This record gives sequence, C-alpha cells and structure tokens, in this order.
Amino acid sequence: MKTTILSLLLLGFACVNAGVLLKTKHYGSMNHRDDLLPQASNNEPLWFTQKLDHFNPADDRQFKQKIYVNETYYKRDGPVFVILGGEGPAAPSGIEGRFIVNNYAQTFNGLIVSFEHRHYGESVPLGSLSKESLKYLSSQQALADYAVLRDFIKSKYDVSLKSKWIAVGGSYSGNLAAWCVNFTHVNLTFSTSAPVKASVAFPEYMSVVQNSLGEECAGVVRKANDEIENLLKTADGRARLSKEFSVCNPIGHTDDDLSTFLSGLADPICGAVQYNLDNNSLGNKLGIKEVCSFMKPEEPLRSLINFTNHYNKVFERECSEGTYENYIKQLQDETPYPKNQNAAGRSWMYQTCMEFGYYQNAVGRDQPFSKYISLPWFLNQCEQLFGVKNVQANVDWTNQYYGQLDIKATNTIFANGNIDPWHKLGLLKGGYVDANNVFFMNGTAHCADLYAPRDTDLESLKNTRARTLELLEKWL
Ligand SMILES: *[C@@H]1O[C@H](CO)[C@@H](O)[C@H](O)[C@H]1NC(C)=O
Ligand SMILES: *[C@@H]1O[C@H](CO)[C@@H](O)[C@H](O)[C@H]1NC(C)=O
Ligand SMILES: *[C@@H]1O[C@H](CO)[C@@H](O)[C@H](O)[C@H]1NC(C)=O
Ligand SMILES: *[C@@H]1O[C@H](CO)[C@@H](O)[C@H](O)[C@H]1NC(C)=O
Ligand SMILES: *[C@@H]1O[C@H](CO)[C@@H](O)[C@H](O)[C@H]1NC(C)=O
Ligand SMILES: CC(=O)N[C@H]1CO[C@H](CO)[C@@H](O)[C@@H]1O
Repeated sequence: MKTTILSLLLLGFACVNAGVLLKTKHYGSMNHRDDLLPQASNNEPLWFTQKLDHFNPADDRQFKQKIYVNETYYKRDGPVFVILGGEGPAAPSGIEGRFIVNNYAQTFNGLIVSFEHRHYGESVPLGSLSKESLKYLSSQQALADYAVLRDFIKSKYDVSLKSKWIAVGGSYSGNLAAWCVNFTHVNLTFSTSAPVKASVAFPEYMSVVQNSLGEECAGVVRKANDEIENLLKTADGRARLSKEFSVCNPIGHTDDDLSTFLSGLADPICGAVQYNLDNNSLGNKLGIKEVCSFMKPEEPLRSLINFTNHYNKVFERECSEGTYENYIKQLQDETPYPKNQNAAGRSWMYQTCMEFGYYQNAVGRDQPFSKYISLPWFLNQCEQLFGVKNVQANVDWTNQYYGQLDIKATNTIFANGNIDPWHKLGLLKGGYVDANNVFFMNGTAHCADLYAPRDTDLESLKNTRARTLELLEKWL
C-alpha cells in the first residue's frame, strides 16, 4: 500500500531534490524511485544545528538539518554553488554529478553544497510532521535557513570574501533561488522551471499536457476518461475498472473516491509529459513517445488500462489508488521519512494549502482528464488535513510578498521549457529582469537545463547551456 502515494505524489516538482522529484502533481514530490533507493555512495551527510523559528527571538529551540558537500573542484576564492533543497529528501547523488552544477563547479573551481529543506527527508523539526511541527514549515523559514547555513559553510570551508555565492534551484526550489536575491547575500541565482507565481487553481497545467501529447494522442486519453466516468456510475462498472486497473482497494462510490481514482490515472501521464526526455530516472524511462505508443484510437479504454499497468510495472508501483479514505490516511501519517516513504506528500500538501495552491484541476475539453479532478477535491484536503480554509488568501499573500512575476534582480538566470506544464506560472521574458538572462526553450520539459548534459540534448537546451556558461564567465 505504501507505494500508492508515490504515484499520487507530485508529478511534479522537485528537480533539485534528488530525493523527490515531485511525485504527484498535487502535493508530494515526484518520487524518483532510483533516488530513494539506497545508493552506492560513500558520501556521508553533515548535520547542522538550525534554529526552529527564525521569526521569534524568544524561541531558542533547534533542529538538525542535513547537508552534502563536494569539495573535489574547490580552490580558494572559487564560487560556492548552493543547491537549495526543495520538497523532498536530499540525496548524495545531488552533489555527485546528477546535475550540471558539477560541470560548472569544475570549470570555475567551485564548491558544491546541497541543503535539505526543513520538514523534508530527515531534516524534520520536533521529530514529527505533526501540525505543531508544520507550523514552522514555510518558504520564509526555509530562506532564513539558507542565510544561517551560509555562515556555517563559510567557516567550515574557509570561504573567502572573494568567493561568490550562487543559489541554484529548480521547480519549487527554483522559486527559493529566485527569492534569495538580496536576502541571503547571494551574488547570483540560477532558477529553472520555477513557478514563481502562485495560483490556487492551475488548470493550465492540464492544457499544456494536452498540447505536449498532441491532439491525436490526447484525444484517446480524453475518450478513455469519458468512458471511465460512465462506467464509474454503476457498481458493475466500478468492479470491472477495479480489476482492470489493479487498484489497491475496490474503487469507492463517493465523489471523493472517484476523484482519487481518476487523479491517480492522470498522474502517470502528467509525469511522462513533465519529465519528457529529461536526464533523470523518469525521463530516461518513460516519456511522451511511450505514452502515445499505447494510445490507440480504436480502443481508448483498453489503451489507458494497458498504459497504466505498464507504468506500474516499470516503476514498481503495486497498485493504483481506489478510495479517498486510504489516500487521505497516507497524508495524515505524521511519521517522517524514511520510515514513511510518503512523508514529502504531507509536507508539500501543507505548503500548497498555506502558500502556493498549484492545484491542477481538470476543467473543460481543452485537456484530456476527468472533471472529477476538481478544485473542491483539493481544497477539502486542506481543510480535512490541516484545518486550512482560506487558501485563496494565503496564495494572495505569497504573491504580494514575493512579487510573483515582478522579480527585480540583476545577476539571475531563469529558464523554462514549453513542454513543461509549469512554465505557465514561470518567468518567460525580460522585464525587471534582463531579457538576455531569461530562456524559454522549445521542446524541453521540467528543469531540463539542470540535469547533466548529454550529446542527445535538443538544440534549444544546448543553446541555453552555452549562454548560461557565458553569463557565468562574465559574472564569476
Ligand atoms: C564530486 O563530483 C564528482 C563528479 O563531478 C565526483 O566524481 C566526485 O566523486 C564527487 N565527490 C564527492 C565527495 O561526492
Ligand atoms: C556578494 O554579495 C554580497 C551581498 O550583496 C556582497 O557583500 C559581496 O561583496 C558580493 N561578493 C562578491 C565577491 O562580489
Ligand atoms: C493491451 O494489451 C494486451 C495484452 O498485452 C494486448 O493483447 C492488446 O492488444 C493491447 N490493447 C491495446 C489497445 O493496446
Ligand atoms: C541586489 O540589489 C541591488 C540594488 O538594487 C542590485 O544592484 C543587485 O544587483 C541585486 N543583487 C542581485 C543578485 O540581483
Ligand atoms: C518548436 O519545435 C517544433 C518541433 O521541432 C517546431 O515545429 C516549431 O516550429 C518550433 N517553434 C518555435 C517557436 O521555434
Ligand atoms: C539520472 C540519469 O539517468 N542520468 C543519465 C544522464 O545521461 C548520461 C549519459 O547518457 C547517463 O549516463 C546518466 O545515467
């Protein structure tokens, strides 16, 4: 049963956090299974003592935060590349060449540091993801964490005043990188696929999925979902679908059950689009081409069944989720990672309720999924899990506080790809930011430019990397 939320978890986000590339779109992190499995690595983390609440001087409680460091290329006065943690556990692979940062560090004699974000992985205050602990989870607290950690790195590695600090992030941690500017003494930032504009509802996500799949392939998915909606109306239909899709528990009959089931069917397809051709464990295994090779116009339902079962096999997912009760139970689990492999889902859900929304609801016919994947389904979870009712007000505050697309900064690089659904909330052109530092790539997916380069990368990606290198040469 444990594997179910893996599937539900954010298809999303986290690129930087090795651990969790957001598992599902809604909340957790895309769980790149490879990264969660114990890896052959001799790298031990360092543990840093962090302040629990940066905004209350009277509270002196602390917790332990995890860091990985790669000194291989570092020479005195070289830059410090700080890979900001996002919504998932940090893994040693993050400093061992999984990202392009190692190439840049090699070129510029840089130090590579990777921080785990509070309330993810093993950096969990109060030893629990209880509501009491989650009170201290926010992007503001996380940014303050980085400011404090900087001093620790500075003294431990004898970093000189000549060294420049570079904040690196992708997806949510790309937001953090962009927001670091002029706060944590960062000298330049590298922010990829960052949805810097928060939004309660995010139906555009699903429309980009449709565009990225292409009309013919998306049309088959849409027909399959229509057929499934019809079958779900009767007990016989639900029994048949439960069997064909090998669900964990027989599909329930409430609207919440149907939303849970249908959302679970959409996730694998969204994930394949989001990470299409990315040099990570998902992108290298299953992309748009594979999804569409399953979608046969003559037999939409059978096509989706075959694809889902194939996906489950490839990612060793035991079953698809069939009931809301089982789904929500996993999000109620306050046990931290690694005992609870879905822990990131709970923390990320909390952050979406309190700060970002980003709920990928399926609206209208300009997208291929079921209308049961609805905004109320997401918002009810905020209320049920955390008692949060005012998500709109929270999201408004986030946009007011950080300025959404009106980010003012000079030495910053923003990159996005048009295949990636998240680009709809990202910075795509110059304005306050110099247009020369903003890249919008044709054909690339989520955080493409952050991963290690390959000969087979698209031209648009190669160009972005070449121009990024020129900018780094200019700035470093
Ligand atoms: C640092 O990264 C390089 C690859 O860029 C890798 O060969 C080396 O093992 C890494 N060192 C550590 C301590 O992780
Ligand atoms: C980096 O930025 C900080 C804060 O703005 C500044 O004090 C420092 O001089 C900069 N470092 C370099 C090497 O430019
Ligand atoms: C689904 O898979 C079965 C078993 O592998 C295969 O016989 C059938 O042709 C597939 N159907 C479609 C529409 O791909
Ligand atoms: C921080 O703000 C100052 C003044 O507005 C600006 O000159 C500097 O470039 C900013 N730093 C970054 C990294 O953008
Ligand atoms: C993007 O790439 C596609 C496929 O290679 C091509 O058809 C299209 O013209 C390109 N669009 C732009 C704006 O370059
Ligand atoms: C994580 C991952 O799959 N990385 C791959 C990136 O591309 C190189 C070159 O093809 C592979 O060797 C890596 O395994």
